Amino acid sequence: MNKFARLSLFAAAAIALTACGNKEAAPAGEASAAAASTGGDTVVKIGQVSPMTGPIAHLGKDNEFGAKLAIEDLNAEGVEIGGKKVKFELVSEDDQADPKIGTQVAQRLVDAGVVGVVGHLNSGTTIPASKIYSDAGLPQISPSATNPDYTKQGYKTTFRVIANDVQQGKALGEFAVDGLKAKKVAIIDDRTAYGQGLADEFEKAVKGKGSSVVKREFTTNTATDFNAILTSIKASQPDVIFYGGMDAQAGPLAKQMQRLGIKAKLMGGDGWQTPEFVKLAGEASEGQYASSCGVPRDKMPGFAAFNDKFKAKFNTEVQIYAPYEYDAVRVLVDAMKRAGSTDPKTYLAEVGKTNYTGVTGQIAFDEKGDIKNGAVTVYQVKGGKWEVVSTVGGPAAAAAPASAAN
Ligand code: ABU
Repeated sequence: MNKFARLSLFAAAAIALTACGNKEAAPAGEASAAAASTGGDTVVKIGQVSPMTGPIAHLGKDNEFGAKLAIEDLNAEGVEIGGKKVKFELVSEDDQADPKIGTQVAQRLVDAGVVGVVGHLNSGTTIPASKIYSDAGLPQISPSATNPDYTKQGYKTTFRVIANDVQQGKALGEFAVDGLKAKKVAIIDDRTAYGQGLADEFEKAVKGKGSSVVKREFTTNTATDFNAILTSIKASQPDVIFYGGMDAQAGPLAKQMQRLGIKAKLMGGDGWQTPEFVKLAGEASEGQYASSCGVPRDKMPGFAAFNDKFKAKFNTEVQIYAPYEYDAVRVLVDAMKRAGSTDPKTYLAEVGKTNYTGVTGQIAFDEKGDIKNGAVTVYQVKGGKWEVVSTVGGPAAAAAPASAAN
């Protein structure tokens, strides 16, 4: 066989292979054309990023499980976009909660041809990675990053499906002063974008209410020994100690407070309002307070069914963000359906126009990409379980007349 005949045979085989069965979606910008040109289901890749190794791997896996469930449900339902059958594929990356690795894996997802990204988990990784997705024109929905700066950068591609830390810090600060009658508070943060940012908002709210911050200390998101910080805080006799950080540190922190005989209540945000905190802190978790950036689970329209499926499939309990991650995937696909295209250039505009009822509730975005009517719920550990204390904001508050909302 001469060179020309061999080349013709190779070209014919390549055409035959691409004409049958599933076809990988083309990179961003060519996705619609790819879908239109093939007879089989088009494979559309969605990226998910979270820390799946390291101290908060349990939270990263929780996010990944939420995305897996959404992809599985969508494929079982059978989705058509622009008249073509689509099969979704999840491309999962581990950012180790490290901002540098976060940008590396973000680029890897862009190169892999994903048409949208759900993640990252941490604000510290979500914010730097968002430039990479923005440059590539890829919609990014974080199910968990709460630092307000994420959506303040002017990118058209950044969205989040939970309330942010301006709302969360204010709700927690006001609860400390009005609810717990705290006159003196001490604050510790883990120096991450999330921990420090939330602690700053909490401090603002506490001072705004006339109470004082008697100590401000910091640690890291890998620390396990807080004895020196706590000993210095103990001397200032605060009513409340606020910790801005994640459950991997809040658990041992609560234990060490108990060992040092500190009677102040421990308070914090969504980073440690988890079953893992209760497990790590043991009996020292009892009576402590933390918030989530959403409505309570019994007020979420789809949580009960989601929870049953999640437990049956993964044989573990939901930590915190899995239902938000599930919704984030479905919001991307809902926008693709309305646009009739999996091409991010075409469907990005539809993400901003979302009006979707998910597992966690009603999802619509403001002009920056923040969820409208975000709620913050404060919980307390009672009998080894998180119990709802109060909720601020949310759809009910938005619907209530001004007089009733106060
Ligand atoms: N929202 C708490 C955990 C994730 C983050 O914002 O860093």
